[in-house]
Amino acid sequence: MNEKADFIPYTSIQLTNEQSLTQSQAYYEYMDKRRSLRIFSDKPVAKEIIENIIKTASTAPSGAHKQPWNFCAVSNPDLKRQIREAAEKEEYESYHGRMSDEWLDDLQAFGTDWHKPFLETAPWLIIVFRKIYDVNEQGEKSNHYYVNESVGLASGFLLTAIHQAGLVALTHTPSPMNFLSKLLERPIYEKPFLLIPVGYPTSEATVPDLKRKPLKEISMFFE
Ligand code: IYR
Repeated sequence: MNEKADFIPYTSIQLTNEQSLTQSQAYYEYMDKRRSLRIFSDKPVAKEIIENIIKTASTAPSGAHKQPWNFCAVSNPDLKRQIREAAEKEEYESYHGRMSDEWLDDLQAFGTDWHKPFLETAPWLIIVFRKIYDVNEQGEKSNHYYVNESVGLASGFLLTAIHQAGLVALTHTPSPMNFLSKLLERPIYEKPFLLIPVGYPTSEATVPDLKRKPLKEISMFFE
């Protein structure tokens, strides 16, 4: 039986209504500048920055506070090359038969194809694994709950931390992703969730001119 946690006072961040309004507006404008990038510079990023970003991701809430995630950060050039080769192999198959015509049509706007040079150019690849259960040092299994929700939340926190550090990322999902389990020697209870190159854009990097849905299309208020 686990014991009840000690409860400690919560020290909230005290803001006036006015500060709250100003800060929420400023944060929205800041986050609205985040974009997925596919063209990366090879400019290095210090390991300490990646460590801080991962620590921020791990502040996300999770089912029964199990923190069912593992973030593998790869800067090793040889490993990045192997990941690129394996990803491109899968992506080639996806673009040549596995993806439906509608799907390929939906991707036209982004100009994507099976080539993934950013997997070698970006200084870091962060591979997010979801842990469907855990095994302690004695080999005892423990359950995890709401794993997809928890790891999705942590990945969102990761992306905001990357943006806040002045870096860019791509939420890449080569499919299937089991080659990542093999290359990173992960146990069977860890499943690849996202492959996220992180770094700086090149000075000539462009992004598609996309519009976000307005508030009235993405929300409903019941007052
Ligand atoms: N995984 C492929 C295809 C792809 C799928 C979706 I949905 C995207 O939003 C973008 C790409 C690729 O990375 O090219």
